[in-house]
Amino acid sequence: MNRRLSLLLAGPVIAGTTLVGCTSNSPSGAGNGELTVTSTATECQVSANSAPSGTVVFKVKNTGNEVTEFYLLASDGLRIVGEIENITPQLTRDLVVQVPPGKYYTSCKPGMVGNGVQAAFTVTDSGKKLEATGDDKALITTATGLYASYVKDQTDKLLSGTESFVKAYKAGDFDKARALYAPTRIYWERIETVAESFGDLDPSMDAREADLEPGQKWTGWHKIEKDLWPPKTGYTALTAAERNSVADQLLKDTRTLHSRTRTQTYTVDGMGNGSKGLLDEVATGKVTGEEETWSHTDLWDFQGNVDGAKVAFENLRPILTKKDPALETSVATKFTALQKVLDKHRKGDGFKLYTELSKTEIKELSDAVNALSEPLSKVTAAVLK
Ligand SMILES: [Cu+2]
Repeated sequence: MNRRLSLLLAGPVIAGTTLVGCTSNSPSGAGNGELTVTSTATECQVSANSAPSGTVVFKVKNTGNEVTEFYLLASDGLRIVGEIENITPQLTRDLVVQVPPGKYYTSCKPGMVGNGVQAAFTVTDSGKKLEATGDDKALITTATGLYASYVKDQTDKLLSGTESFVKAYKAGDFDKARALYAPTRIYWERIETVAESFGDLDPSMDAREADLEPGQKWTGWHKIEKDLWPPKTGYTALTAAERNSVADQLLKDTRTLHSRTRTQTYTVDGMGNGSKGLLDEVATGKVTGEEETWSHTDLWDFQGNVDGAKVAFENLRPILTKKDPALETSVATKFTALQKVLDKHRKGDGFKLYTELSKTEIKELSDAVNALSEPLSKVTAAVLK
């Protein structure tokens, strides 16, 4: 789970009235589809509150003194159209998205806390077709089709894995449940950005205790994780009724995710940004050992996020080869290098526990993630060229 999201969603659902004064009153909008966003300690200054449909670039600069992030949300205020995380102070990062005409929200999250600073954003009809033509069109259709199949397959495996996991846990077979925990979650982690794009499911299925908002009910994987790997003191095991309730909810949410992915379609920019998003998940949660506080099975999640990022990249690769072969080579090389570092920590069918890693090993993993992050962040813009 991504902490920012749980915070984003925990607050009141963004209504049209939540217009925090952060959008400039630029009368004309961004004619060329390029906007600047200045995320200060308290504000989210977007250079225009509208842009023409097509490729829109938000150049997000963090002038505050804490890490920030930027979201473009759909009109329901829940679905994420595009996001960019982990923007450290003084850094500028680009979010490139292809957007059809409609109503949206922009949102910055200085310090990654609270509900963020939101404003309405309009995409006007430029008359431009968003769909590519000719050769590109065939490549795009293949790429997005392959990715849809991948997500469906992973969700199938997640659902059957979760069924077995929930069954063991409800029956009180904790050894079996512990054994199934990390290998099942890897399917979730591979498609985590897709699950997050649905908005409501991720907080319910994957919230971490440390990131709960006041009043937020804790459900999902990590609640069960804590019950399976309880702290030595100060923890009361869940009752059978409580176990049943949290397990049933997790299974129900997984079924909802499964059914939504049956018909879900993808775009190349969504895949490019999703690939980068999965790597950001590694950087902010897994390499820090924050995701699996009790089981310490973070490296399974790490591998899952990397797998998902890699598949999206591989599916986009024929397009990238055509548009930016140097970038294609750079990303591929860095994926290989990262996998090599991760492979050092394999143990049995899985991985070492996070607590078994030395500081030097963690640093090495983190450096490999950062090295990949840089070229990977350019993939979306390159495939949309
Ligand atoms: Cu997570």
